[in-house]
Amino acid sequence: MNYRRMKIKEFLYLFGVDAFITNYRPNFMYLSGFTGSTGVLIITKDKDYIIVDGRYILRAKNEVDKDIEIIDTLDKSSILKKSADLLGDLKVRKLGIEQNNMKVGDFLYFSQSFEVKCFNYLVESLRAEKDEEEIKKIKRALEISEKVLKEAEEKLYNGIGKITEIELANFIKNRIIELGGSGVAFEPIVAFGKNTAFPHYTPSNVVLQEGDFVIIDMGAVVDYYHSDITRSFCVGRNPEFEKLYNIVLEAQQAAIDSIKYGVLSVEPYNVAVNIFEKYDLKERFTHGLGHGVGLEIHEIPSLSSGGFGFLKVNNVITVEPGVYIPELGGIRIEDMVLIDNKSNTVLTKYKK
Ligand SMILES: [Mn+2]
Repeated sequence: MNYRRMKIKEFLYLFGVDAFITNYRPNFMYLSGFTGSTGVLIITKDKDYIIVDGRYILRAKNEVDKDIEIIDTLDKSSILKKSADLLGDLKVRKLGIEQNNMKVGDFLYFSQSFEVKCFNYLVESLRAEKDEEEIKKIKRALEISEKVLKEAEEKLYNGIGKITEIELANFIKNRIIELGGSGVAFEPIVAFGKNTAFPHYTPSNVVLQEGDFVIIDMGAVVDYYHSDITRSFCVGRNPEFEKLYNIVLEAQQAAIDSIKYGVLSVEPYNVAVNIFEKYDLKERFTHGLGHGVGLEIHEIPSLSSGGFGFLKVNNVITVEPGVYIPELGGIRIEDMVLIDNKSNTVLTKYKK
């Protein structure tokens, strides 16, 4: 029996629910092995089922755990009906759905025929605690990211007056694929000069200038697992850069030092805020401290003011404090951290 689905079945017993349904790709992938874009996974106390359309029947046969019955439909549009029919045949009365994932239309459809019990972040809370294989994939994705970032950094020093943000972003995307990544974890953020003051910037045709602040935030995907790294650079001399850089680094180190299992996920965020407060920069730290990373680039736990719950062993999270000063620039430093049964290991090796 698949351990992950066993956990879901326990929740079915605990909440008196007959079946759990997910059509959210990262979650059915995690629970069944099926990597196709569309599918419906149904978990009951006994048997489990996956409903896929004609495009994916062979793929499902290759990938899906052998104890899951594959049910096919000819076309995508009949997947929901086929799922509801199956649930009816199985005499399901109470159906567990994913409040945080299911589309309103799907919800309305299922709630016509079944009593619905909403679960919130149920599969995500399992996904937050990575196993050995998952950690290996994340490490491989991070290794590729770090190699590409190194090359991108070198291009900066030869690119003054020449290279644009978009050119560097495209270079990053291409190199990730060339080095064995299956894709980018997200569109790379490459910002030069004052543009670094926008935390989530979109690259433009701006050309790199001597003395510019630079932010590169990027990640690769390997076997569906993501990585995430940010470094800030300065090409040439800029005394303001060094001063701010060291403050962000201090905030990051203090936050990392506070990370261990059993700590509230908001705690490392508060530690970073306190450091920025010391330098009167609290208002300039305008985003969360970090997030879980895995089958998605942003997962729970959220290390932010809105984060809930506790940090746990085998969480893989980012720690990415930043300060942003309009008309001057911004600095962000982001590492990936694995929580272990003592404290944590910083997975990112890139120099800071
Ligand atoms: Mn990040």
